[in-house]
Amino acid sequence: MRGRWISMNIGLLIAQALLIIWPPYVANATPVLAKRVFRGRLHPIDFNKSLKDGRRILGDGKTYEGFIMGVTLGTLGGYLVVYIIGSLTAPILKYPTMLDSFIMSVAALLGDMLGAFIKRRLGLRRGEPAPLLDQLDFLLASLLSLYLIDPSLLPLPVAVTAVLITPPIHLATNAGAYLLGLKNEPW
Ligand code: CTP
Ligand code: MG
Ligand code: K
Repeated sequence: MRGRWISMNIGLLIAQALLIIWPPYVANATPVLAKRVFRGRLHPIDFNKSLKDGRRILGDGKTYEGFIMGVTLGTLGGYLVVYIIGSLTAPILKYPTMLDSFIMSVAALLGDMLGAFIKRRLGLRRGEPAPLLDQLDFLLASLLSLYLIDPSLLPLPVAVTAVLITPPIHLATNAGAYLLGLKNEPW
């Protein structure tokens, strides 16, 4: 089993990694749409509260509406694509179930909140870049959640590939969201 994974060629490894992390990618990329959908009626998860350091717990970039949007689209939209591609490529590639997709989506957004919490403690304002933290917080949290519920979907080479391909993909999608006017910063 182990040997089979390690001998997979790099293309298959990337395809396998993408198939597994697609739901949390969608969950992480879609909360930005909440701004459009809810038109300014957004509720910050931290209820506008600050800590003793005078900085917001999480900041205005983490809202309930964005969270719900990300979990819903990550679970359904993420899973739909995974299911279609996964069933076409089975049994070569493995793919997450809808429950896996839901859990990874929730974990992705919790990881994103942890990232924001750390950024605020470091004194970074909402939207200020924190290289690697911005790109990996959601991913590491969702990989951990998948590892806890179904480690057979996450052999080490797939996990490592997922981590390596995420920063460039994340930067490209954020630049795209910026060009579409959805984000204020291109990162
Ligand atoms: N978003 C949201 N709710 C979430 C996560 C994201 O509403 N739980 C929306 C916010 O409008 C946020 C945008 O998605 O500004 C982009 O997300 P992200 O880049 O993670 O947030 P930042 O604005 O960069 O804030 P931070 O510095 O806290 O990461
Ligand atoms: Mg950001
Ligand atoms: K983030």
